[in-house]
Amino acid sequence: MTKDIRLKLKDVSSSNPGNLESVFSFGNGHFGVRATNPIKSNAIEGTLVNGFFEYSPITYGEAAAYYPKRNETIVSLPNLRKIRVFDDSHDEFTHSTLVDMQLDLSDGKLVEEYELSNDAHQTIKMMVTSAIDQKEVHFYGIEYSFEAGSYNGDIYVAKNFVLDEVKNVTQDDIDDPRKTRELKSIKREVVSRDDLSQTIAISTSESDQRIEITVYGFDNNSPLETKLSLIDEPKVSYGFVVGEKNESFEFGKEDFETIKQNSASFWHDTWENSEVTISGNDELNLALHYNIFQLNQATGRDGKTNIAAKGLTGPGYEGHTFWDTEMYMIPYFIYTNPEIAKKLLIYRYNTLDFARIRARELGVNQGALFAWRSINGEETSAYYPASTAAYHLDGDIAYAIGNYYQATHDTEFLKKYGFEMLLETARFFREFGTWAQRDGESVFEFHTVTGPDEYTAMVDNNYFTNRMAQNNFILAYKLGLILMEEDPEEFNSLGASVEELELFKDIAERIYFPYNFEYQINAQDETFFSKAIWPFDETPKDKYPLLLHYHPLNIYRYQVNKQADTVLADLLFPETIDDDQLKREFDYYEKITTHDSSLSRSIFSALAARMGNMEKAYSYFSDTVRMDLTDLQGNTEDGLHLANLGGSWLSVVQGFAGMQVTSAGELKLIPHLPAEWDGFEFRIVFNGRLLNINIVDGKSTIKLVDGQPMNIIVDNKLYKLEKETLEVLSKGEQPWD
Ligand code: IFM
Repeated sequence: MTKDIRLKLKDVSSSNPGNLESVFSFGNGHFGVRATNPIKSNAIEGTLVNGFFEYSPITYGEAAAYYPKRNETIVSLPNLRKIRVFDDSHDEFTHSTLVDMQLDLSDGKLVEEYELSNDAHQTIKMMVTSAIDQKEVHFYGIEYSFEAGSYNGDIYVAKNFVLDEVKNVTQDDIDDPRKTRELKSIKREVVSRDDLSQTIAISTSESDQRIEITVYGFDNNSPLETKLSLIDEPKVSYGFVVGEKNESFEFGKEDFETIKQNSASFWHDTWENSEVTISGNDELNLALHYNIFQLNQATGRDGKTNIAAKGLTGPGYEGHTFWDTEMYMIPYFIYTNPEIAKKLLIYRYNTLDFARIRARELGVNQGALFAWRSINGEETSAYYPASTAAYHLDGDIAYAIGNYYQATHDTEFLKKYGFEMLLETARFFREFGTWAQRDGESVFEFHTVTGPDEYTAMVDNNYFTNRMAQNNFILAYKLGLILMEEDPEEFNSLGASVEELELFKDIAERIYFPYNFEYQINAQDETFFSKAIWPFDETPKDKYPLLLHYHPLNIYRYQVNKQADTVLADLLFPETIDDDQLKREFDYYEKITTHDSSLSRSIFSALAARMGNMEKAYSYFSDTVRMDLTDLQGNTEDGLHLANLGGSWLSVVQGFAGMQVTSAGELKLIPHLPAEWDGFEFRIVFNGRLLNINIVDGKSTIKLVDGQPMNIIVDNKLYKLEKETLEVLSKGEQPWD
């Protein structure tokens, strides 16, 4: 990052505290800390550890065979930021007003200022500086310093865990499936305590997990309870270690300076490979940096954990991982930090056994079906029409594996993890699908499925699902041939054969795609156009999102989209559609899309940019990139919308820069600059090279920062990119008519 970028919101004192807690939260892939007010508790408190969850039974009014039997819910852990402050008569400063909050995105430091007061209206100032360790990912540090206000006597501080204060607004309070669930089987206990440290343990009885958290004074000047004079540098600072067993950490060594340095050096390295800058609009530039910052903070880096829909910023969606990871977030990592992308795919690999079992439970005798929503890989959704039926997830994972391989040529990954997943997902689709006759030809179809759009369920031949399955078959075929060549033993050990690969290829060529001849566009599914269009004119604004106001069956019988569906397939497979049809398709589906899902706008933005419709691209982008900063979806307090954070990067790189990898494996750019910007610049890694791409009006400049020369296609012309900078003059914006 060339200069410091800080997130500082206007009017923090009057902002919804729940939103601020999410927006300014910290995370390092292992655990997250919401930016709660240290003095008074707000809407949702707590600390979240990636992968730390509890089971609870799912109670069905009417159950059926193989419905999932248990929920998985991420556990909200006690607040690390809480501090109690007293005056010299032991009256507590219980009132606190947030004055300022600034998050430095270049080094990951959060600085806050509060005015505290007691019941006698005496005030003091409290400054809080905190950072989470990005290297030793079990550590977090916080420093409180005080200044006299109308009160200038001695103060007493107490830094103890409050074990019974975890609060969440849950699904039981409100009919909102996006919230979390109340957990009654969590045990919280104090393990040890002395003047300088306190250790607590939180354990789950059903999932049998245990986390210990220790708070310790960084130096002898910071006992857990101490007296401070407001005149001589009144400051206390504490470290926290959050892990399965604290004894294994040498937490005494991890002082605040080390934590801050580890954070700063992580961010320095991260921005080095993934810098993306918008010139000419500081607000959107900051929002984009913020989104990338939060995406990195949320991501599990160990192959055992993943990215929850809300990351580690809040307990919404119970901490579950969805298709969001593969379709919206992994692309950023594939092209900036492929090692992390690999770890996220390995997480899926580690859940393959659950996926095999799930496939059998659904009566599919071969292959694997990954869980639609889960923490450990076990399907936990109680509402199958909008979950298990979204079989496209298998194809989404395959798509991500294909992209990862294309961008890295990591054959070791293919051998150990990638091909097995491709094979198992392709086998699933093969066994799940069915041959049918249409116009005298044999075609391969998929019945009773739900596509990405959750306002349409259990349909035949969802276009998106069929495309993803087709791509899955092609990848299994192509990468299977590579593996057979590279490591025949591994290939054979999976029971694969050339005949099986040939069958995948044959099926891929004969998959049926529904088409609407009247509008000349791809049909979302077989019966989509026989339904009436949702009565948008009669739907008041306060009835959105529809899911909170209408029974699903009411929604399902209309043409109405929650989110991008067919058009997402158009974005992912640009070679399958021509410009005229793309425009017709975009126009049709846009009119019936509510964007009630946060996963929608970024796709419409990216596609509009590809089409050269810059007005729309820009408008969707400005909503997308600021979604959580403006609380566009109205539920940022439950946690940030992680898929959309990744989506905003996609909008820039795959939308405005038009980056794609061709089927021949070449990197291609078709840049479109919004009129509102002077230019934009980003970095990507691709097959061992680091590229810096700068787009200004009429010119793209591509620099090979590191790595061997390569070919690149810009505006449909092939160039050789050598060590020096390549400058390409653009042929101008395409007219939008
Ligand atoms: O995975 C998404 C889904 O597409 C729309 N509802 C929310 C889920 C979690 O983000």
